Amino acid sequence: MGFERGWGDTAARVLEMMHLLSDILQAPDPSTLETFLGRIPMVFNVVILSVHGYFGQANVLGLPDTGGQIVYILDQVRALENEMIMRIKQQGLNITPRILIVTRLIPDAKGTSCNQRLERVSGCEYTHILRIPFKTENGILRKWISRFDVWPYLEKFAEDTANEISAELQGAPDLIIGNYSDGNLVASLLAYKMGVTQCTIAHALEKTKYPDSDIYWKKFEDKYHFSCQFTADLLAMNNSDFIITSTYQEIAGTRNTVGQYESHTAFTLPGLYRVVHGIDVFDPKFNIVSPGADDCIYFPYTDKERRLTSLHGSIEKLLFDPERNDEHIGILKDQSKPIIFSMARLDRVKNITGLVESFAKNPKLRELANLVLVAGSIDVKMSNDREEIAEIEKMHSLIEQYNLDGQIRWITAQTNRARNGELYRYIADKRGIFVQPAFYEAFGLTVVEAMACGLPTFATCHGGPLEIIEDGISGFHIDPYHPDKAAELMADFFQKCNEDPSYWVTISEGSLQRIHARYTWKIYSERLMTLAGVYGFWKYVSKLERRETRRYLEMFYILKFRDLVKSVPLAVDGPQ
Ligand code: UDP
Ligand code: LCN
Repeated sequence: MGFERGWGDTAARVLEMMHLLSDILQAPDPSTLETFLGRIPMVFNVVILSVHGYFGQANVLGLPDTGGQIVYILDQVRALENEMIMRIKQQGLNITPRILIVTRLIPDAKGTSCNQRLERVSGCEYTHILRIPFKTENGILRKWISRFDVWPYLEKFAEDTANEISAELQGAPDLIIGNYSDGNLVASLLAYKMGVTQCTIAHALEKTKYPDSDIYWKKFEDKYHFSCQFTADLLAMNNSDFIITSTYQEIAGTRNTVGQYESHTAFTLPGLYRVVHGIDVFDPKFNIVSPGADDCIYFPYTDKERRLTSLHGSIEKLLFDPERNDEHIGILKDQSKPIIFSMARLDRVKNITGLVESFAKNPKLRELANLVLVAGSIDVKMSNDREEIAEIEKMHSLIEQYNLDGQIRWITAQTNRARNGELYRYIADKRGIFVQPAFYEAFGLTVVEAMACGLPTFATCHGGPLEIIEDGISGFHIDPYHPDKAAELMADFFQKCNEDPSYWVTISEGSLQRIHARYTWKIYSERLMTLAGVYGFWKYVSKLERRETRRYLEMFYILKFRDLVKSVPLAVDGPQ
């Protein structure tokens, strides 16, 4: 009938689209406009940036610095690819979508696939990981470096990325999504250069994670280079067309706490610069789109048909095998007790050592339950991460000081996700709990994973878990700064469950309901695709208005950021 393709795959769909358009022309309202723009096919090629490694599909979790961001992106692309295919088909088009996850290529890949240029993402048909090395005048950097040290490499990395993605996609992408400070900076450079819609995902803004890191930035500088990071964050959040966060508090905080983005509204780096209007947390570019947990892996312990019982032998070995080996230390003398379980990278902020200490100091809790930790390495020689090494030493000294052997099992990082899923459920079978004791947790995927398995969860009240869990209904909040109270709360819970076993079930059911209602990848991908349409359109119509901001950001980048980057030493590869 003379229309372009893309109005729908059936007459009914085309009619619906025509009605939406006619409503917009007659009486435009935001929700109709959002539905209409969400349906117009505009996004076929997506580039997702997650720069610092290790980014791989196997054997990477638990390596230094490598955690939830990888899990998040791998789950995100699977959900996104399905949603894109469905939307393209529903609009009556026959176009193959492409998603490229761009990350750093690490030649010394430590047994991972991080030295391969292109890798297809399993469970996807049209999604690949594209790896591009860090280069300087001295050639390619071969070794892994911490996310705090990547700044001198990023501009060149962005240039190389622009060439590689243009070749790979035969043109520019329709949407660029940045992840974490480094990925968001590269996304800004690319989106600016290519004129593409940019989406920002922080995962964690380090400023709120490290108290007073703005005022005392000089003290942190050698180790963390926060001057570069906070400047990069300001550039990215202002350049971005839209920002998605996992929780509300990530944007604007709570009555008693400052939000991660909110802390960038006004702050001072003494001797460097003062920010008077860093970001407006009520800008409509902010959206809450929470991630989920892969429901093929993290499903309820009650789902008997799907349970991976064949893994129980190896799980029991992991938890109870008395034989000493490199994978664990500590023996659980009384195996009938329920388990207090925690799993995280062994960063200082994760406060695993704090959990050990509070358990150690509470005789009632030690009587009622055993403690099982999956975290990092148990041998300092196996780590090259400065924070992890300090935490490993602290763990050993706590176990000795409080004579914990017999009640604690410390297991090295576990990379088998299917078995990790079954481990949460195995611990639920035994009426245990999951604990997330971090001083600050931006979101907390382990919290969602444990809850999705029906394991009652006690998680920090600082950060995302405050919002994920409704205290006393779908789990409990604990305050890592009041460890004695947290231990008491856990002890009371076990006591109460001993007196009335249905209490455990009530909390477990509360967790499952909460996840189902709020934290799924299906809800996530529907929302993200709709937002991509809305903000893509908005970018197009507001081009002129944003010109001044862009000029300011350009100046800030050239005059400030480039100078700061020069203070970060380049890494040196050791002998091969
Ligand atoms: N994880 C894992 N093995 C480990 C430690 C963590 O598989 O030894 C996974 C965990 O299941 C979760 C992710 O790594 O999916 C950690 O994400 P979270 O958001 O909890 O923390 P992050 O590491 O991003 O700070
Ligand atoms: C980074 C973090 O520190 C976690 O809190 C998040 O859950 C993870 O990224 C995924 O967004």
